[in-house]
Amino acid sequence: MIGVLNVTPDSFSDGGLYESLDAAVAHAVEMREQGAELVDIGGESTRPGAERVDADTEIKRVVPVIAALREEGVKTSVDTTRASVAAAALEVGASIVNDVSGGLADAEMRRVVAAAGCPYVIMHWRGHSRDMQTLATYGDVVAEVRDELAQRVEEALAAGIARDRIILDPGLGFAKTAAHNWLLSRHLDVFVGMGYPVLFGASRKSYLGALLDGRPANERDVATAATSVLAAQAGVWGVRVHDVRATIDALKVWRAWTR
Ligand code: PMM
Repeated sequence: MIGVLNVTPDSFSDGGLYESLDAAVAHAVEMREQGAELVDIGGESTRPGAERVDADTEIKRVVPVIAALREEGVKTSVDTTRASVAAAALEVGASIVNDVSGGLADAEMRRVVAAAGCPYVIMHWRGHSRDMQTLATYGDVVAEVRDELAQRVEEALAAGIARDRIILDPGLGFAKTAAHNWLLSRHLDVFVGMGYPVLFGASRKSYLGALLDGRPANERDVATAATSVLAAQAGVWGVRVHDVRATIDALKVWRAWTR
């Protein structure tokens, strides 16, 4: 269970909420207390259409939070596509690199991760946020996402990243329409079957808002918790969510039900 903490002014659901260091740290500690095993810290919004920020800005946003959370004993991952940001985050105590580009955005990234020997989340991605939805064209979305992830895995292994450090993520909403997201969700077994832990990130995404007749992002947590249960049932390793408590409750029900 991974809690989401975006230290950005413009992320789609929690943008602007945790810009001060104290607010960010307090929210991460709260998520840990609610049951998050890891808090994923992002300093660049990846919502569709978002403009990029420079690496220095990203580092200035995430590094103080990760450093402070190390002091609090909260395990963190860094959500970045940049090698320089990943290196700075690992330096101050991040445990995992969550690269939504799966290594495609920055040629240095795989080298940084290989040298650190840390777990590496490879998400399916086709391009940066500004125009990624124009890349949402597939014949067979499940097969293409699987094959593109397999290609990213080969590249990671070739760069010296150990097989047992790799985590895969189908990347819901990244160059995907709502229909693509539902198909990928229904066929999570295909990704689990690739032999790596799978991370699933549906939390508050716009396709859930569309399902709920346009409900805003902060009112999609019950729907998100439902996806967490279904993803757990499908065998995923982890879910990445904003409302940790809702998913923890839902997973408690699932565990009691299936035990
Ligand atoms: N989604 C967002 C950001 N980072 N990382 C992974 N591994 N998987 C995701 O689905 C994912 C991600 C979308 O933005 P958010 O931080 O506002 O949820």
